[in-house]
Amino acid sequence: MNTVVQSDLLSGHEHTRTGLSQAALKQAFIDNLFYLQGRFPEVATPHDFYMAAAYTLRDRLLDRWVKTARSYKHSQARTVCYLSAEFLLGPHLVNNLINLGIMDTARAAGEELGLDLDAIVQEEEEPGLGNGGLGRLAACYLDSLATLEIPAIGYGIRYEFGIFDQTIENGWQVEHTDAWLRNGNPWEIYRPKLRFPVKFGGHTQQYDDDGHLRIRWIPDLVIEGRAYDTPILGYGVNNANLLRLWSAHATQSFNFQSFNTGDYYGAVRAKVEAETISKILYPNDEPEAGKELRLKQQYFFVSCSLQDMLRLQFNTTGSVEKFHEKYSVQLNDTHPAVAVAELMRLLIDDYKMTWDPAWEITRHTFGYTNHTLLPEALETWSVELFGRILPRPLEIVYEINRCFLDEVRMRFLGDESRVARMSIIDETQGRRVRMAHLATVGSFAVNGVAAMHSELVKSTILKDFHDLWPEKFHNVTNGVTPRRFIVAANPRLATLLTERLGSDAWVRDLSLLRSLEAHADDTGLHADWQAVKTAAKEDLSNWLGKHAGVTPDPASLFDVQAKRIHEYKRQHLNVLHIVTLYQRLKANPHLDLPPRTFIFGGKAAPGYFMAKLIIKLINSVAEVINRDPQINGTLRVAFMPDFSVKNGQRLYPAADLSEQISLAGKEASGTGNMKFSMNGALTIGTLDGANVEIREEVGDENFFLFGLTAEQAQRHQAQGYRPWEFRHESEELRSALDLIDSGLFSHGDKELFRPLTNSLIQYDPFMVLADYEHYVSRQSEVGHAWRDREHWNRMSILNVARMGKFSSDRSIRDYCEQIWKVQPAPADV
Ligand code: GPW
Repeated sequence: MNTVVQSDLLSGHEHTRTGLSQAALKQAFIDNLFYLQGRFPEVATPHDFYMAAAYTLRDRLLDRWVKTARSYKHSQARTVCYLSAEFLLGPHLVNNLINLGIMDTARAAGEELGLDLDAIVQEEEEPGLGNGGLGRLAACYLDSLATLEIPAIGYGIRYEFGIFDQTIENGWQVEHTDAWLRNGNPWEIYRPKLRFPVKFGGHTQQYDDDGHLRIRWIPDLVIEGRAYDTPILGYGVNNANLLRLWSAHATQSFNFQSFNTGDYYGAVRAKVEAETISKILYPNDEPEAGKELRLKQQYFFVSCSLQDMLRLQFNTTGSVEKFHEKYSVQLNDTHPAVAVAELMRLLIDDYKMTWDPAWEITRHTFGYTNHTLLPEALETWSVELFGRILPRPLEIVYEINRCFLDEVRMRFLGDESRVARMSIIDETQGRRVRMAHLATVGSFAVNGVAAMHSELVKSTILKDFHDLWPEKFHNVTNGVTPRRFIVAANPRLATLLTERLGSDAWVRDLSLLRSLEAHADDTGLHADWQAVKTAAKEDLSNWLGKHAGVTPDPASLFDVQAKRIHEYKRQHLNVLHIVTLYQRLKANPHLDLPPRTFIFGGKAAPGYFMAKLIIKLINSVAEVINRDPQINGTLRVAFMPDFSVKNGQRLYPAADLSEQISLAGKEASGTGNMKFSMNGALTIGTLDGANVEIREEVGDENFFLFGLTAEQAQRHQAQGYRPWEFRHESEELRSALDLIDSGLFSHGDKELFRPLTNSLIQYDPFMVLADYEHYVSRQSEVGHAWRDREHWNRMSILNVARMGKFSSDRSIRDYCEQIWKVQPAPADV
């Protein structure tokens, strides 16, 4: 008997004891269907079955969670709190089945009832509480924290409406509200006792507190945060951690006041205003500055979270003096950076501490992760707005800044220009609070998200801070969880890997995939490998046929770019390549090109005109090329609508080629690059973000590199970049741009895409034209490589074999060792 089967039998025995046996699951499922949904199997809808399955799993998660909480309490473990405005979790059911290790048992239980588990899994509407990379990273990190048995809490906002649903109408993106809570959320538990007041507006006044001069904040609005908890289970362990999301409500007292004065309408208005705070996720990948509601959201969830931690610390130890020994609080970009001021405020105003000890605690509590260098994405708030909404935190920001700038003056005598550059308050363009400076000053550690990005953080946006505190700066390269992005997304690949490696231990230790290297030339493996890939391509093709109106040939090369639509990510460079191939084929119908399907997926921020125009361009080019009989299927273009975690799971396994083509120096890390590569896609990419490290790991010969380096791009820009010269010099580039301007793709409308082509020719901020030629020539090499399928499969196998580094388990270990200094605390059963 092989070890896999043996371990299955062993865990089956275990399952009888913990209510996870097939019989127990089946009975629990029927009970839940009856008692919670009020349904018999005969009349139940697919959604009823999903809800019953979800409740069946939730009960089992709760059991682990209670035991975990008890273990953490006993071990007095240090706890990581991950503060993030976004958590892009993806569907829970499939992940919990995997992490509980009961996929096969549940499937068998379902079969006994005549139910198809996969169909039930598909019923789940995912919680889209994030925009893209940053939110999904937070979700991967929660999975890894639980899997590594690290005591951790994720803190965020329970948005009533998450990221919009996208449809494509007439080639344009159309946004639809995401009413994900419409049918209830079986994974969350409302905690009616956990509620905290959060103040807004008003003014401050001094008062005498038994001889101590203190400040009182008299707000003109108090909102209540209410906690909703979702258990987050580790893989193959007993630990279950907690994601605590805050929902905003009007306070009782506020309503009573209005009622007492007979202002019924006023009371209702106040309630609506309060609840607006957690109503909707801002749909921008990189933040849109200056929105009052956004600042309120940030302060709201940060204040609730810190009050929650302080309460726990005070209740268990009778004081908050050792807060920083108990908690390590990570700021996921600057969205929660107001936490630095808020912790000071709570310690001083509520816990009556004096400034210096409060600052000692604060600056030993926070770590700050930077996720972007793009100047337009660095958050600042006008002092006017900040002070109007948060008058007391602003006073504290000023005081933090005053002390900090004294320190700078002491270190760099007479260097007032440095003082101005480093100040938390930017005085150069109206007075603005620089959140990255606040986060850096208030944290003991600052990190970037890929090696190259972390270097650029030190040498560019935070250079002055690196001069002052070099030891504060770290790198933690991003990672993604193999549970979601291999086991759940690509079960066929997972089964093949387990078979080949003789065990499923790779799911917890991705570096074990390295042993596949020895089989890279094994023809048996090649056949299985290609069969797995083809099956995934067939699935995707069928799905696209139903949802995108294109049914690509699974034998063609699937060339995929899936990510938020953004000029710096350069989806339009990809389009220029497609148009170029189209022109080559039109000019020479006998040109021998391997059939390729170009697949795009991604949402554009609703207010980002150029990104929406890029979506329209992709769909317009698709419409013409897909229908051109002369092309005869050699080229196909498909736009996958509504790219999400769920749809990503359909895409990653089916990709042959992964497009990671941002201008070097612009993509902090990227994580899609890792998800594709883990599923056997080869990468065509620039030396940007984590691409650099992916290429290092898989080997230059297994990666299609092109484009300017960050340094070259920087130098070009400094010397005055003239994109029109590239247009002049390249015949093919000129004719591709001209073809778009000719109206061929827009039913004769020559103006439609002009904003895009003009911007490229005149400004081209992301140097699309400079990189075009090298990109197109590398793409030809991709085409050649694809013809030698054996060699291609070998490269694909080596990509997967060498992905160990990009498991989020490795990232979390790095955070634990370098930054958080926390140890595992296994939960007892
Ligand atoms: F602007 N990222 C994101 F830095 O998805 F805050 N949303 C954001 O708001 C920001 C960054 C912010 C992404 C980065 O663009 C991507 O390169 C990175 O892989 C990802 O965050 C996770 O680190």
